[in-house]
Amino acid sequence: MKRNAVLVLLCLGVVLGLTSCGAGSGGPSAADAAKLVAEADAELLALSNQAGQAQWIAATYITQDTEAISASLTEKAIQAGVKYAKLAAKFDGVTVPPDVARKLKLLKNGLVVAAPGDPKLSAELTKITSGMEAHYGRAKYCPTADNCQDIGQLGKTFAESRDAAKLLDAWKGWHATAKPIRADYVKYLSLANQGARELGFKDSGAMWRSKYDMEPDAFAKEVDRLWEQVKPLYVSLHAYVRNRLRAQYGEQVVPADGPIPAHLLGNMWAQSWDNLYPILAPPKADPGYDLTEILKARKATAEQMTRMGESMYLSLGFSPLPKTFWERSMLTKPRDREVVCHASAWDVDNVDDLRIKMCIEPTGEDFFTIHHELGHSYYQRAYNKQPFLFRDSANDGFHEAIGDTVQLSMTPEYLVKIGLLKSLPPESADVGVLMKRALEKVAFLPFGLMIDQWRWKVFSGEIKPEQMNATWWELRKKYQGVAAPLARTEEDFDPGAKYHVPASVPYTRYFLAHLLQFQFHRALAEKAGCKQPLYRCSVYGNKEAGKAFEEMLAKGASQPWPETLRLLTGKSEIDATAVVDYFAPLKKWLDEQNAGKPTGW
Ligand code: X8Z
Ligand code: ZN
Repeated sequence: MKRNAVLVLLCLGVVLGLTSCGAGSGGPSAADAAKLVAEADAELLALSNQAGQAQWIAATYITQDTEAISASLTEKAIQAGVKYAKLAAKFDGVTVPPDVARKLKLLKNGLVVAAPGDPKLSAELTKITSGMEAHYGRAKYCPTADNCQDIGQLGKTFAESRDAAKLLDAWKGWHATAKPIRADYVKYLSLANQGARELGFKDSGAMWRSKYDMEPDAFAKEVDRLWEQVKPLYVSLHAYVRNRLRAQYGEQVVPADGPIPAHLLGNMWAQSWDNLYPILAPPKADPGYDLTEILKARKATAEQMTRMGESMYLSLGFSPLPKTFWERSMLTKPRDREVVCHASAWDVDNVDDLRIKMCIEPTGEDFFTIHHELGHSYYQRAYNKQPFLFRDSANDGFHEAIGDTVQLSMTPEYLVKIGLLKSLPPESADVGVLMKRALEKVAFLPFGLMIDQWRWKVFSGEIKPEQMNATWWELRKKYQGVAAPLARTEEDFDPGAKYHVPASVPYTRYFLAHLLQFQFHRALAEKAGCKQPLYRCSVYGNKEAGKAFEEMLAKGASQPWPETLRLLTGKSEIDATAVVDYFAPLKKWLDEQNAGKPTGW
């Protein structure tokens, strides 16, 4: 095997003009392609596992050393990815079997960060990316020298406090922590773009958009189309929330018809607003329970909450998590070292070394996030029998949508079934239940969209480095209808205060996921024979729905995502009507409340 693989590489050297393969070897053949993808599969798996181990340690024990080791092993994996992307491109136009063609395609556009060929620049790029993530992990706002707050503590302030001055202070303090990485980010942009261009992409943004089984420009249009479908729902929610916040904070603070100040929405980034539910609840339709209070009253531990999450998946017919998951995961924030608390799910050996890294607190929000993370874990496991190159989601939106789909089954009825809630709220509370969900999921939609609208333009150069902060706020206004609560300048780097920017994680995936999850939920509810309105359907305990779900997950990245989508839903297009239909009763209610008042900004 290995010998053959080496031969392939030597022969491909001809194509690359690097070496000679002897007379009469001709152009690259289908057999060469098959050998190349086999070689790539094995080598990239080994390098991914090594990088995964180093990254795990770097994220759960931030030190200069772990950061350096992680950067170095990540660089090795990226360089091999770049090497194979270049080799794969040599087969453009060669007729090969479909699975080989798919693998060549994934090799060509699979990288998120492409390193430039120049070893010095490649090392610099990975050093910067590891450094920015570690900076984010370590960041703290210290109002006084002996009171330093991390994002977990600041997040709690946003969840609980309704004191505008306190919120403003927390907002300002956290956003200031990103200023020092602004220069690094600019350097990162140019190095990452150089790497992407060496692979034939216009820039890194075009490389990110190339991963959706369609032309990058067509994908951008598709995203715009989907946003137009859901925008009216968002605008109704926004107008209602703005009115209620005006009543809460006063007319001086919240305008009647302009954007909402970003520090008042219950979340550091104003991305989800469900923490505001207590002050936004429809007066006559409140279901009257608060998951955070219930979990706190029970003194639920991080492990117990995770096991409850696992039970949900078990009820659908998924297998128990491996013993090592419980031994190796980081479920709580360690007291004695710096870690990256931002929740994530890992598959360190790309087979069954599944782990979650999260700083769990007993809150409803974290309980939901656990289910999100476990969605990743069960996806990772479902596709682990595929060749390594196919061990990924159909597209990145799918990966983010699985756990969220399960969240949609966490209805009041489900909470009663698992004993977290004593009795079922009356049907008259449906609007309240929907409101809570909309504050989480509908509020998120424009945020999920705008981050990469900004990054795509920053990568393409349409946004210049000296306009990075101002354009960030232009887009936040355009899509979300929120505004910075304080004057901003180009000294600031507010995008850097959101994890996925310094960590270089593409974000459109979450926008897609927030549409796909409603489509998946609709399909699963149908399979489970649920005849109620979709928001009351839970597939908890339904093995048939679970089986259909797992079958889709098991496909991994082996085929274009529209085919995988069709497998579960019967449709091969992302369809925003699922989310619009789900929230239709709430939309009606919101529009009644908004009657005669301004909407939009
Ligand atoms: O980053 C996440 C997950 C890990 S993939 C916790 N999410 C986005 C965010 O927090 O910004 C989930 C929803 C959006
Ligand atoms: Zn996720």
